[in-house]
Amino acid sequence: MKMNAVLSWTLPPVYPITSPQVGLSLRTVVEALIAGGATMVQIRDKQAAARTLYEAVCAVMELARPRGVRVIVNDRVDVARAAAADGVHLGQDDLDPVAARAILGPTAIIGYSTHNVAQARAADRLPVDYLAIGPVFETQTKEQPDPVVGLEGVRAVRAVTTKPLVAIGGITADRIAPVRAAGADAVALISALYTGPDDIAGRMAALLALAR
Ligand code: TZP
Ligand code: MG
Repeated sequence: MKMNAVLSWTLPPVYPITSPQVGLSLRTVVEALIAGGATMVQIRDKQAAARTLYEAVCAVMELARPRGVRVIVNDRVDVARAAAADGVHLGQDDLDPVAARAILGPTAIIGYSTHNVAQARAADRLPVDYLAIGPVFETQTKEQPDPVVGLEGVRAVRAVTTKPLVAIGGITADRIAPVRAAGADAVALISALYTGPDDIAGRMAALLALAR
């Protein structure tokens, strides 16, 4: 079996990422995202202790699994494995994707962040299921972001990989169409989803409608 053979999985056009800054419980946020049509959710909390994150991901799995929603853990291969999550999203400084694949096995979904063409070219040969490119636009969400790549960066990365490609960073409703026209298969979003505590489900549904 190919080492990156995920069974019957396709990248959804809108890929929501959770943020502890929202001020709502993770359960409330994930329930709303699922109600709005999310089929894959990334749990991202850079500050959480391993145990806290593990417990949170386990709780999310109880919500997501019966509804067929995939749960991806940011950074933490150990937590993803322990909580039997669907996969992990790795950055350039996280555990090497080859090592992550060895730990998580052939059916895990592994995503990998890239920030330029050289990284994307190298990543194309790795056992990962999708690449992210970003930040496409300026973002307030990520601490110490890499330089903005713009739509030109998305186009350039699209040209060097056949893997599913997620654009991330500063993506708002009106930027979905141009980002996808530049070659991204999907957009990953944080702040566009959480403009206020109310109606996260409505925003998720509206963004999904724009991306379909
Ligand atoms: N990686 C590159 S930009 C970014 C991450 C995690 C943050 C995206 O958040 P937002 O609020 O959608 O710009
Ligand atoms: Mg990371």
